[in-house]
Amino acid sequence: MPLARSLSVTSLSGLEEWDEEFDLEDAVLFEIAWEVANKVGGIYTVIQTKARLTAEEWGENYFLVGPYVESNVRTQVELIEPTDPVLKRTIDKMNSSGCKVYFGRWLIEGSPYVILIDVAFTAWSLDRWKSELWELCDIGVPWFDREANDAVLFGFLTAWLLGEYAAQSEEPPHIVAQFHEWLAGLGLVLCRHRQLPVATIFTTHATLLGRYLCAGNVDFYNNLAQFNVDKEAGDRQIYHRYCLERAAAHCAHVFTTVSQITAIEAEFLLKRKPDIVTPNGLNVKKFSAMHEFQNLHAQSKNRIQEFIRGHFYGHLDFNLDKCLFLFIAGRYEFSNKGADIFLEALARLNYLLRVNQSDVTVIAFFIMPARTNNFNVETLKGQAVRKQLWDTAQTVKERFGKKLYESLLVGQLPDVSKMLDKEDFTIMKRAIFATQRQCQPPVCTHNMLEDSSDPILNCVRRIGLFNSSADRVKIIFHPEFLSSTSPLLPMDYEEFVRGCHLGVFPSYYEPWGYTPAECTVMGIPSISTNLSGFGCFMEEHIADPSAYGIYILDRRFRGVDESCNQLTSFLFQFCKQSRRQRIIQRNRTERLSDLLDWRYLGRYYISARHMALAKAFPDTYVYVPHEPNSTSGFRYPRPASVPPSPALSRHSSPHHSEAEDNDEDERYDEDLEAEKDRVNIQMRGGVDRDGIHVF
Ligand code: G6P
Ligand code: 1S3
Repeated sequence: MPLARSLSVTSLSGLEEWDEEFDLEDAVLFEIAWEVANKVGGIYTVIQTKARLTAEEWGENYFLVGPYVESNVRTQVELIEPTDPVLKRTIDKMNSSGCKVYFGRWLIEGSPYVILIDVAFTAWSLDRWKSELWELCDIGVPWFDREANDAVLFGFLTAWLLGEYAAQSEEPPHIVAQFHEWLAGLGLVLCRHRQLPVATIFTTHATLLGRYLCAGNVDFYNNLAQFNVDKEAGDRQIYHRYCLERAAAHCAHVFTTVSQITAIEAEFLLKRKPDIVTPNGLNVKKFSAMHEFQNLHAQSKNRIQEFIRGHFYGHLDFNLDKCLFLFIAGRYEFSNKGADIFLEALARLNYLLRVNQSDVTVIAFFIMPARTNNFNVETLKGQAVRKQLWDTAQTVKERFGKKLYESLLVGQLPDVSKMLDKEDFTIMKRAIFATQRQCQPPVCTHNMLEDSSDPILNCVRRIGLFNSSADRVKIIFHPEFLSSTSPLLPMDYEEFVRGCHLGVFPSYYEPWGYTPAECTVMGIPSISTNLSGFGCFMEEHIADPSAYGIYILDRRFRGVDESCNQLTSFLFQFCKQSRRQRIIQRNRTERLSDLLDWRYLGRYYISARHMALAKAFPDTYVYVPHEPNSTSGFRYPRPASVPPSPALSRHSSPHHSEAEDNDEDERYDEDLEAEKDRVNIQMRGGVDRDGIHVF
C-alpha cells in the first residue's frame, strides 16, 4: 500500500503559514456522507470542493463513501475495479454476502475514489438492524420515517465496510473515518461499539433541533440554555433522529462543526462542545488576468439584461443601464434563510427610492425551489416577444443593408429617406403592436402548486410589490434552481451570480452559508448576518468588512424591525454607489478569496484528523497542537484607498452629464491602475503609491 504523505499548509497572501509535522504512515482515510456524489444541499459542496486538496494529501489512501444513486452514478462516476487489494477483498466479501457495493472514481477535481453502497438492496435487513439498534442504544426508529430508515441501513453498511476492511488487512490498519451529519452518524456509533481500529470524527453541519426550532418563530439564540432538548425533539417528532445525532457526537474521538456559532449551539443542544471548528472552504479559481472576473461580470450581466428585456416587455420604462440585480438563493426555508426580512426591506427600499426620485431600478431575484408544474405562459411569452423583436430588427437590417450595398455598387450615396420602405414599416409596427400588454410583468416565473399558501407570494401580496411602473423595486421569483438549458434564463448558477450586483442572505439560521462565500470568490459583494457562520468568520478576519463588500447584518442583538431597517439602509446605500465605486468594491471583495480557499481552510480538517488518530492510536501518533506564530490572528486591514462610500463620491448627484461620465471613465482607469498596483503590493507586502505600508 503506498504511503500517504504529510502535508504542510502554505501561506496565502499574508495569511498564516501552518506547518504541522505529522507522519501519516500507513493510515487510510474514509470520508462518509449521504451527499457523496449525491447533491442534496451544502454538504455536497463541502465534500466536492475539498476533494482535490484531500486527495493531494492522502493519495491512494483516500476513499469517499456514499449512497448508490443510479442517476448520479451515470453522470458523475466512472465505475472501476479497486486497485487496493484489501479494499477489493472487502467489497467482494460484502457483495457475496447480500450487499451491492460499487467502486469508482468521482469525476470531479482531484478524481477521488468513491465507494457507493446501494442501501435499498439490503432493505431486507432493516427490521433486524432496527431491533439491534434498539437493543444496543434504546433508539427506536418509526417505520414511516424513510430518511431515518435510510440512515439505519447506511449506518450498518458503513460500519460493516470498515469492519471488513480491518478484518481483510494483514497488519492492523490505522483507519481514520470522518462521518458527516446525522444521516451518516450511526456508522460511527457502531464502529465504537464494535471496537474497530478506527479513529472517528463526527462533523455536524447544522443541528437537527436548531434547524427545527429556528423555523418555528423561537427566540433561539437568547434561549439556548433553556431548551428542554428531549421534549423539544419529541414535540417535533424527531426524537429518534436527534438521538442518532447526539450519540454520534458523543461517541466520536473528535467532534467538529462548521462555525463558532454552531459550536455554541451544539454545546447546548447536543451537550458536547466541539473539539475544533472546521470552516467550509471553496476551490478558488485564479484568473491569469487580474480583472478577468470584472469582464465576466459584464458578460453575464448582459445576459440577465436580455432576460429582463423579455420579462418586462411592454413595461420597459426604466433604464436598464441603471438597473441593479440583487438575489437571494438556496433551500426554500422562508424565515431561516431570511427571505421574510429581505422582502420587507425591499418594500422599504422601494419607498426610499421613490421619495428620493432615484433613477435606479432594483430587480430582486428569489431563486428558491418550490413545487411547480413548469413555467407559466406569460413568462415564456415574454421571451418569445423579445425574440420576435430581435428577429424583426435583423430582417429590417438585412433589407436595409442590401439597399445600401446596391446603391454603393452604382457609385451613389444612398438616399436615406428611401432606405426603409412601406413594408419595413409594416413589419416594425406589427412587432411593436405585439409588445402591448394588459397585465403587469409576472412576479413568479412558474405555475406554483401551492400558490395561495406560498410564503413568498403571500408576502409579495401583502407588501404590494407587483412590478408596476411606479415601483422602483421589481421582484422575480424563480422557484427552481437555474440551469444553462432553461428556455427562460439559460444560465447556470455561477454565471448568474457573476452577472448580479449583490447577493442578499439575511439568514436567521445558517451554520455556515456557502452562498455569500461563493459570491465573494467571484468578486460579488454580499449581505450576510452575524448569525451565520460565514458572517462571523468574516467579521473576525476583516477590519472593515463593508469596505470589502461584505455587509454583515445584526440579527443577534436587534429585533426583527431594527434588523430590517439596517438591511434597508445597506440596500439604499448600495443603490447610491456609482459604477466606479461598484467596480472598486468588487475588486476588494475578490481580494478576500484566499481566506475562503481550501488551501487555507483545509488545515482545520488536517488538525481534526491528526487529533483523532492520536486519540485512537496513542502508541503510534502524537498530536501537538499548532503553535500560533507572529502572523496568527491576522486580519485584512481597512483598505488604504478611498472607501466606496456614496458620501465621498465625486458623483453622488444623479444629475451629471454624459461628458462627466466619460471623464469619470478616464479617472476610473487611473484609479483602477492604482487599485491594481495596490493589490499587487498587498499580495507581496510593501509600500503603495500613497506611501502606506501594507502587511
Ligand atoms: C465590469 C466591466 C466594465 C463595466 C462594469 C459594469 O467592471 O469590466 O466594463 O462597465 O463591469 O459594472 P456595473 O456595476 O455597472 O454592472
Ligand atoms: C448546511 O446546509 P444548509 O443550507 O441546510 O450545511 C452547509 C455546509 O456545511 C452550510 O453551509 C449551511 O449553512 C447548512 O445549512
